[in-house]
Amino acid sequence: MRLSRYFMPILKENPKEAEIVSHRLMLRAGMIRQQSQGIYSWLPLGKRVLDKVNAIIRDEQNRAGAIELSMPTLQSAELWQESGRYDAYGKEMLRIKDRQDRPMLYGPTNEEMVTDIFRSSVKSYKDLPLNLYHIQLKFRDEIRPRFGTMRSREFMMKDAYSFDLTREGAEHSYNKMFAAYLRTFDRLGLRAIPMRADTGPIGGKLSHEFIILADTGESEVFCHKDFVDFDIPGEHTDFDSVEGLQAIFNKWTSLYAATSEMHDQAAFNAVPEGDRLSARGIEVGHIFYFGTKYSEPMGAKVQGPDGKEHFVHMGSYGIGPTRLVPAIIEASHDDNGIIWPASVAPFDIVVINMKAGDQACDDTCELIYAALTKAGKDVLYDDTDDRAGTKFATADLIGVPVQIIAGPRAVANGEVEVKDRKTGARETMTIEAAINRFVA
Ligand code: 5CA
Repeated sequence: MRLSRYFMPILKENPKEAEIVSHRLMLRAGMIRQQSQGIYSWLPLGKRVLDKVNAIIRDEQNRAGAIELSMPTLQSAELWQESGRYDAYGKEMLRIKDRQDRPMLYGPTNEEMVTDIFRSSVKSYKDLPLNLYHIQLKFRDEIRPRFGTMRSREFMMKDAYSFDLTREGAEHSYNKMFAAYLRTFDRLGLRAIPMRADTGPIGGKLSHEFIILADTGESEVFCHKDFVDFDIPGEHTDFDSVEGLQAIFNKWTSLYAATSEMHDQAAFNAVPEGDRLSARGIEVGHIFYFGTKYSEPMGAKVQGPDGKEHFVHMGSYGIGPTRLVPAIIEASHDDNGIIWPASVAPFDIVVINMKAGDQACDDTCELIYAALTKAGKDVLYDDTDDRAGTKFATADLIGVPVQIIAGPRAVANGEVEVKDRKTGARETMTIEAAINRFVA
């Protein structure tokens, strides 16, 4: 991508409305724009990061056996009357009427709709277990939308829904998502700790929130500090192994970890004082097992091996991609801007032409840009005629992991500089060496 033809509206000044660093940096880097309170456009740079986050989420959902579909944002009130949540949900639900005066709503979550899809076609235990997910916009008329897309009114959610014949089966489905979440957040460069959590309007008894420790987090959390170094389940985790997944769950729930709603001070006091971590955190995922809470009132049942009909046991599993992007920034930035983990960086490499219009600089940059693009890298080429200082500041601000800098003096020697955004380390090398470093 040539920066001269891209759309990346950088802000020079710090926006006054932004209270936390991720919000400030997302606005300054031209990633998002607020359209009305708590409702955001994702501009091209932000959209790239969001897409990469979603690709990792999707990959791990698929690995764990979940199947992707797509459900609409607008739902009919009738479905929610069946479960009893239409009245229970309160003011967070945006209620609307269509031209025939039929009550509709912008979905805050999809338990009812997915249960309706399930009951319309699944009739036998032989079709279980089943886990259906989508990545879709939601709307919750939050009383205090704030911190940019961290807590917005319209936001994106990956929501998965599992169906099993028995409670034991549902626990295995829960453990699959539990392990998939540990892997997902790790691939996003985050350390998320599962904590016992309150179930709120989704309901049920078993629930974990996945929390990232950050000073700007909205939740107060308490946990054993050893979680910070626990091993993440590997790529070859067998998601069909009931014992294997139970062992992962048992290990990751063996030490104290709870959000303030579930906090038990006496139990926390039993943790040796030096091992206690009481901190603030950001909830990036939340998983629930709620048994037959929706399947019973909505009549979602299958025939079991005993020939009788059974209401299915369900769970739901949410991740917030539009919250994850600022959460990653909270965890990874410096005074100059964002430092993206390579897995979600909007571009892999930025090529900085320090003197656009200078033949040797232009030729060198074009050569590098073409070679790296051909090798499958996402490359941003800063071919604008801005001052070098402005270009460096922009590259640092948008956090691309590698900068290849071509200035007239180095280029005259057949050389460029390669800078690592995270460490700041700079290395001078031949043009060929710079290309070869990133072409596997
Ligand atoms: N149906 C269940 C799971 S599919 C559910 O709705 N769970 S939730 O309410 O906990 O939301 C799931 C995830 O969505 C949260 O962990 C959070 O990451 C994200 N999320 C929730 N509300 C917001 C919001 N207002 N802004 C941004 N992300 C949000």
